[in-house]
Amino acid sequence: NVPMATAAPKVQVKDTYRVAFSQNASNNPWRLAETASMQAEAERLGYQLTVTDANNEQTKQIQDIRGLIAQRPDALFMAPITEQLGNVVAEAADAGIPVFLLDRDVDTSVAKRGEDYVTVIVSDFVQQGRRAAWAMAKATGGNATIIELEGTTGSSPAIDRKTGFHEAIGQCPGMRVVVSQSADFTRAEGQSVAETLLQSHADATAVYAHNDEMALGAISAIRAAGKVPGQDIKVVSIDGSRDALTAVDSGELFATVESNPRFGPRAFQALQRYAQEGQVPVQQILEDRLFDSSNAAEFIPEAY
Ligand code: GYE
Repeated sequence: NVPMATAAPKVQVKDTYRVAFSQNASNNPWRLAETASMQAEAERLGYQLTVTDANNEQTKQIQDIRGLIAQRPDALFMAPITEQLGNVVAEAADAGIPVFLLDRDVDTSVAKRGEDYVTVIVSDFVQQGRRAAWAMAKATGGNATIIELEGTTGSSPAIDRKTGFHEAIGQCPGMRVVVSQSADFTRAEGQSVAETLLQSHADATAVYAHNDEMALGAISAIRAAGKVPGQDIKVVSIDGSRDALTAVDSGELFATVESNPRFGPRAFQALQRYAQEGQVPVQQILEDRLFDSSNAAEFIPEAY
């Protein structure tokens, strides 16, 4: 049972709102889909939305958020780069601005849920990591020498997707992670880090990537190393982007656990509900699907 947020700054009931969204980057299709979802829903509702892009730089995101606080929006939506942005979340609350966290969380010992921020809307990243491990067990028959490509260091999805995966493979004696390195959730780094790690760990038989973009980079690196992705090396990731579903359909990617970027409707519903009822649950967990060879093709048309 999730407690209710009651102590955060309130939102008045109004016909229209002036809101802001601090996006952390625009360097992958997932981010673009999330921003587009926020913009589409704001437009549908007739709300005025300002979006900033932190370019995946923490100092830039802190500046962006301070700039948005100064504009005194009715609500501030934020996708924090790392968990360390709790202080600036608290700054917004101190300025009387209700904060809604989207897609990533912050350190709750610095910023209190339901007080410094109204709510956090996220996937269950630990569970995503476990599900990726189960898919990997299925792909490899439970025998795998795994390279792990981690997401942005200090981000809540990178932390939790690692935890869940390691917890699950801890129960599979034939599966072990031989090396883990961050590739910052990007395709280019996924490719270059995988190139290096495939050389230093020539016995690797699998890649677990914390998101699709890094997996797609790894698939290019596997090919460049003269190996066949999906056969010599099994790859599993998380998100469910169009390119990843296409790679699942062609057999290069074994599976991708969904992490849905379309936050717009839920974000604005949370705002409206909070305005009307004065409280909402302090956390909302999204339901994620699993995309594998059985269903990937079917979801390509609606993917981002
Ligand atoms: O998996 C990744 C993005 O925070 C859940 O961040 C999000 C993750 C998503 O850059 O592709």
